[in-house]
Amino acid sequence: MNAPGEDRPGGTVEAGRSDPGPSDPGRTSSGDAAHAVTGRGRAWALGLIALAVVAVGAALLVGMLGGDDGAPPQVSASEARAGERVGTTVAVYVTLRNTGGADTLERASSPDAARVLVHGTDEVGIMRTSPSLEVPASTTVRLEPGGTHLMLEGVGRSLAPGDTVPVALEFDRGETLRIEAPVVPLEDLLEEPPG
Ligand SMILES: [Cu+2]
Repeated sequence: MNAPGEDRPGGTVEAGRSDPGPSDPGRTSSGDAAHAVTGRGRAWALGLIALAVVAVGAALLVGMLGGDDGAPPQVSASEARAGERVGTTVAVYVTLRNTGGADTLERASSPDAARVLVHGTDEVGIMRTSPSLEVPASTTVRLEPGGTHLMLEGVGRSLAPGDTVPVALEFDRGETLRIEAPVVPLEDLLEEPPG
């Protein structure tokens, strides 16, 4: 008991001695700290430069791979079809083939609907409105049942198989595409669309 008791004060004293020890070269230690900070600063700067180089390289690569060098978009529509009316909504599906530069479907409208929205469908089947639909350069975007579709809301006209629904697709860069989507029964919708 005594021995550890002595040891403890001894230890405290040693700690007390060691305190002024570092405080003496405290200037040098603070100088070291300053060096450490500048060292970290350099590391940060180097890291940022490296990130910038990587980002520029990636941007260049994406630009080359995407082929989106300002080429005019060439979007055509095929396989247009509409589901039967559910309440006052009608889903429209279409395949958008872009053989040119990137474009974005910004707006859609139909004389049969109060408004036309771009809907995505998540894995649980919940539909969510998207403000627009990107149609990247040299790609085909398929709007299909269970996936992205055009949602016509406020459809007043009763639509049956055999009817067609006109929809205008307004793109950011390209021309407005006008499609005529034939109304098809649900069971036919889920099959492969006709070419
Ligand atoms: Cu929908």
